[in-house]
Amino acid sequence: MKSPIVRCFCLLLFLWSFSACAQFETQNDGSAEIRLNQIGFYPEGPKLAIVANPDATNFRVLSTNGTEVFSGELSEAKEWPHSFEQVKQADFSALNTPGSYVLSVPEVGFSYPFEINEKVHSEPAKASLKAFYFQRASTSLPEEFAGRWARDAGHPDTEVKIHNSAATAERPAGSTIASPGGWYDAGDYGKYIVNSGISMGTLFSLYEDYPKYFDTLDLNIPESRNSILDLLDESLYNLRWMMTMQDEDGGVYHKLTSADFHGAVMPKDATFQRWVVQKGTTATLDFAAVTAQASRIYKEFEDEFPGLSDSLLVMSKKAYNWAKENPEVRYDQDALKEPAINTGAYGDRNFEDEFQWAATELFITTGEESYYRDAEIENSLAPGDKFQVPSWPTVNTLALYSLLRNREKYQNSGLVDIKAVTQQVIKMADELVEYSRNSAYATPMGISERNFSWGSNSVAANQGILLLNAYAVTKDEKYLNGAIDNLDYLLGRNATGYSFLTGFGEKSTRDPHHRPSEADEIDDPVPGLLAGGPNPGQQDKANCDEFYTRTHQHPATSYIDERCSYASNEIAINWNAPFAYLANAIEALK
Ligand code: 9MR
Repeated sequence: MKSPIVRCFCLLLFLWSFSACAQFETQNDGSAEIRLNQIGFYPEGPKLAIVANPDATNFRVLSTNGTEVFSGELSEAKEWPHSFEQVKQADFSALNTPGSYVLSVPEVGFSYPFEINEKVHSEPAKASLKAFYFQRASTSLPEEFAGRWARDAGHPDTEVKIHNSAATAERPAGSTIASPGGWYDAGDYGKYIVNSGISMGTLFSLYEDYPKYFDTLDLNIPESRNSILDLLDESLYNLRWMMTMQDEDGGVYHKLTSADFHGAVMPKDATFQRWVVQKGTTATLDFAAVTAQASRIYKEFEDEFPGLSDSLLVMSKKAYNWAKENPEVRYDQDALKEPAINTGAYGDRNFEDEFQWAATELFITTGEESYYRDAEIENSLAPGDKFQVPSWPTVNTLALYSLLRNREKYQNSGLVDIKAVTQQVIKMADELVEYSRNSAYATPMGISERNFSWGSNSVAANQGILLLNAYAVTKDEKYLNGAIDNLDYLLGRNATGYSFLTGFGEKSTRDPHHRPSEADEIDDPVPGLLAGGPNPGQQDKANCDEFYTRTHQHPATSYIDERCSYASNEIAINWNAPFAYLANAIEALK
């Protein structure tokens, strides 16, 4: 479907040049060889498009009335090893007049339309947070809040069975607990503590880093009219569910799930028995970290939620103590029988990073130094270097972010070596910026071939968060611009040419592996969801063999916008959360 702006462009361009318009038409609303952020750019900020045609030499930017407002030469061609393409860059950063535009490259075609504007990402940023509302379990989504995507309630989760792997004398196998609410993890209907951990930590950090920005952010959710910020209301919906997942001894169930994945039906029709399964160290420590951070956040809202903050802290300490007594309980899905559990495993063998994150959050919330000593952060800093861009199984860098956020408090504490923590984050950020400077796509994404794995788009988003943390402490624009480069990557400046956020961009993800979007009989997918992105693992090949063609064979092009593609086109809360951080933080800063 053509947008009005594309029609308008075409009409004007028709008058201006018949052949140009014919080309515009045949290019199907945007040359596949021109890749740019399809939403747009800030007036004072970098503006880059990639032209995947080494024969092209120059480019022009046209406004809606067809007039040329900018022209320039393309850069030298460079190869991007992840897509095996020779590409050139079109840099139009100097164009800073707000408006609607299209980029034109002779012999190649026209780009998708884009805007130059203050607040240019405000709508996708907001939608990526609203997406969590659409993931709510155990509740209906009325039209007032969900629009076209209104749906009935499913998964009441009031009678969830204790799996034998989680049985205790007090809660024997087959007995039931109530564990309602929370967010569906992804395109499936499971609710998984480990993945909730990093997702909640990321959203809470977004709030703690940019609290003022949320004063006016209205997500139009059922709680929007209460006195709590919408981001904190939405997060509380999942937090309250997490709180039900702690056993009386402090340990936390790894997940709440059916034994097998349900087919593509709406929540109300997905009626398999639900179970809570084995307690484990990773889940328990992620829970401890999130509840510790939440405790200090909701402390500010004691009047609205009396006792909540204290309860969270009690639960956090209890979880942490359980983990200290059970420091290496690995979630072993293969060992689970009667029933066997076949849904997403989120298994993790290394617990040190979760210990560091939980201990640090408990230290920051309570001020008790023993937690910080437990965390042994300094022992892991460069040159030993045990920190990475965060992902669901690797979370200790989240502890560095929380320390940096509180750096003034710890500067002269004699306990935290805040200088070394800062240097660690800057070192990691410098590596990203350095790679990006020489990269054909001018983005940190791709610094390692391993960036292209299951959920690769969350790697791009988490790299962006790391850069924003470096920006927060240095105020050096190169870090902010690097973060914007990765936002550009996610919204279209990538080797697939897709904007990976549903509902945003002329060529954006339309058929995500997401059960409600598949079963709801509404053409458009639920908006604001980030697709997993290119994944050369193609673990879904047997499912979607007919769709993977020669053009999907490189790491950065291994993406198909098909429902069958759970390995490249699913959505997940731990991918949406860093996108939401990146887009909203950039909006807050701009
Ligand atoms: O994001 C997870 C990825 O890192 C793993 O490689 C993959 C296979 O175990 O699982 C991904 O998570 C999925 C989870 O297991 C089940 N719900 C959907 C998640 C996103 O695809």
